[in-house]
Amino acid sequence: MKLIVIGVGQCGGRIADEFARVQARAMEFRRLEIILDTFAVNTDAADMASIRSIRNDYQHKILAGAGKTRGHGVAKISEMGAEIIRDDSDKIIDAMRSTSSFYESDAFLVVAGTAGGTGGGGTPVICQELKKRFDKPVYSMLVLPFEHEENTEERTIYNSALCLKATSSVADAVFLVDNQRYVRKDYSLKGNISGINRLVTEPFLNPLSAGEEKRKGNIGARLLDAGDIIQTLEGWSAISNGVIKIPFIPMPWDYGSNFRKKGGSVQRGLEAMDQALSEMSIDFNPNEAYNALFLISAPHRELSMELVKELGDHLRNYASQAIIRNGDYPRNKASIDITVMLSKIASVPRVTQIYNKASALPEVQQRRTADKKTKADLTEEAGRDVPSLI
Ligand SMILES: Nc1nc2c(ncn2[C@@H]2O[C@H](COP(=O)(O)OP(=O)(O)OP(=O)(O)O)[C@@H](O)[C@H]2O)c(=O)[nH]1
Ligand SMILES: [Mg+2]
Repeated sequence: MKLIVIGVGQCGGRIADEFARVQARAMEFRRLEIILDTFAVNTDAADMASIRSIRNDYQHKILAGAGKTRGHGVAKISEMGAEIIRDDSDKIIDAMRSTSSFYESDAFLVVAGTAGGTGGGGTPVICQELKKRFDKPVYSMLVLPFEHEENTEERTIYNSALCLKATSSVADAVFLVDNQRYVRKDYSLKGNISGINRLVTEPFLNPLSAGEEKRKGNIGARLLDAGDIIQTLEGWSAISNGVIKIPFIPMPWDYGSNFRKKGGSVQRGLEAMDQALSEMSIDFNPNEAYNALFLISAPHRELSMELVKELGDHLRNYASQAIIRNGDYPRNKASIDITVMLSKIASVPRVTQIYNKASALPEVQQRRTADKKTKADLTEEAGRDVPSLI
């Protein structure tokens, strides 16, 4: 499957940059084109300076609203982000369209942090414009804020709610990434944003590659292609992978009867799938996921009908309601890598929480303004007897 990736705002731009590196690896080690082109769109010129792998020209690093913001961003005002991107949408799409591979893709992926003004406001607009102009699926990857940002930055929840609601109403599917979840799992990721970006882009490598392979030895018995992925993706979605090394020194159960030999690879496959399931990019109730897909990437000798069946059963136990698709991708590496996508997820508690908090905001803000006013009045009252200079 071939994607065009568009990052909006700083977070989106950095993740799109990481996707450009995923493509570089696909080319270097597999001679495959899976991400045909990557773009960064921003209202802030400085935000784009740290982008290293996206091509350094105005058609790939696209500055929007320069006349309005003079390249200094929209300071978290997502209504302004949306307006600027809408006003400049012809310019943005024309810049992308002028690159050679724009038309060859199977789908678009628009990435951003929901809390940002440019990314949060601009992403739904770009998704809508792409949907309007091209007959291809438009997917989005939205990064939800760290918990501490909710307390320090008033706009965090409000921008996130607006972005989630608008993007989900226009995009075909939305991959959710909860920044806080990564910190909870591995504290070393606190402040290590590029570590999170690597973790969220990595799972795309194998599912995008599997259907593009030309080498006979790398083509699966059940090939996973763009059609399977497009059929799976709908609504709120999550993706993850798990990797288990295959021992160079065989374990005792790798000897003996064929059944026992396969037992070792089934065990490793289940372990890799458990790892993937426990490291999903967002928390949700798996019984509310209605589409699922898994891809086994492993050496030929590890792949068997039994492994596919056991993994299918395992995923069925996890996501009891889901239609499950699967594929295998023979790879000459000493590891078994299971990618899992869950989609059409009906209930995501973190999104509900953001919507609820945002709905309560006008009330909280009114109370805060009233509080501020009373406090200001009290101070004034205390200074009543101090003589005035002017
Ligand atoms: N995972 C991840 N999150 C990021 C990254 N950069 C920023 N964020 C998160 O994205 C949100 C802020 O969005 P930004 O992308 O900085 O904002 P922007 O879209 O540039 O918008 P403005 O600066 O307001 O114009 C916060 O919740 C950050 O925690 C990143 O590289 N990776
Ligand atoms: Mg910014």
